[in-house]
Amino acid sequence: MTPYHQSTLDAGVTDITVYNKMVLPTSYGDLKAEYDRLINDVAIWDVAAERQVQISGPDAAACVQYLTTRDLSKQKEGQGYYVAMCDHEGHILNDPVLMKLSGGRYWFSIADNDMLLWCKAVARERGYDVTVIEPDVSPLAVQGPKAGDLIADLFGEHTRDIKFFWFIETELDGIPLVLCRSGWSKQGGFELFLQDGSRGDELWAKVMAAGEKYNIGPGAPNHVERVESALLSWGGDNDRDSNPFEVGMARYVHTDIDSDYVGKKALQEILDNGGPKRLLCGLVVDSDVADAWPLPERTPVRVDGEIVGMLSAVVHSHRLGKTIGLAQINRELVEKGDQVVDIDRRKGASTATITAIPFI
Ligand code: THG
Repeated sequence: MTPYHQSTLDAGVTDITVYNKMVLPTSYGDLKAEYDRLINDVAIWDVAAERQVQISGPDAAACVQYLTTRDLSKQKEGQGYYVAMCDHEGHILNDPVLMKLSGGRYWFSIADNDMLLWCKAVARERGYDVTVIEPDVSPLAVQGPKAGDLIADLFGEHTRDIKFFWFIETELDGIPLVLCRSGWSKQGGFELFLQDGSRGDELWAKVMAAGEKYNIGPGAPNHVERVESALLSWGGDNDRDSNPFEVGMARYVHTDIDSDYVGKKALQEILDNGGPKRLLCGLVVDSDVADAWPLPERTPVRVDGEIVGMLSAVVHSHRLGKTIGLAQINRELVEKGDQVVDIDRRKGASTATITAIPFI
């Protein structure tokens, strides 16, 4: 359960999934209306399943750098960074948002994997003087073009100056929270990191009341919008053996920094040996019925019968009027551009064209 569970039931949640071993609502029964609300107005999402791993203590900065492939030397207090965490072979274990809080604390806001265990083990084995815990923190996302107005009404005009991925530690009528300009959509918005799990329904009610004039409604991380925007779904778009270069995260891998980190040597070797073998890319699919696709299982992508990659998501984009997908495909094909490939379907095959991402 999440602190917003009762509110999501009252709002008529119809579909859920399990993410990070927690409930994650996925629909309130009308996916098209939920999509339109995200694109045109504002939506409220229970994303408490985006759990936090908190690292604090004298060695917190060193420990967090050791767990991350991105150069953190310029990260400021109050700033979030999108980062990759890898294992010793350079396989990506997670793609969290890393927040640098006051008092030398850090939060990894994690995707669907047991990073608390990993962080605890690495920290202890390396002898860092840190405390690694899961804090009482539950994100609530407010996403869409009117989210900024809603948040300004609730928290004040100064919130309009918060830059992307920056945050403030604040409160709402005594409810402690961290307000961050972030969220798993490209429609703009905030995440409210509630710091008192007993007050979720209260927070939900306050946001709903303030959002009424902006046509707010309940929603969930939107699969169509995230494919259009090419936001990575860790565990969906990658294999267990994918490295960050292969999932579009090359710009968050810094092998030239002085600090060591888990996977650094392996990632350098990948670069020294010519770089990644596969790349995440888009597919424009020559078939109109996304529902007919056998997903969420990954679907082979072929050329002349040979498997050249895996399709991990396919949706109908209302805005583009096309069926589009995300796939990890052999690099030489992606770099040639505009290559036509075949995709297996339950009934027969369909062709598709490799394209750049994001789509929108
Ligand atoms: N917010 C928070 N926690 C999260 C997510 C989130 N944990 C799980 C999951 N989402 C982690 N994965 C992502 C993936 C993409 C982004 C954030 C978290 C994202 N990416 C932008 C992009 O790719 O364009 C911005 C990246 C950048 O700074 O360059 O926002 O959504 N709390």
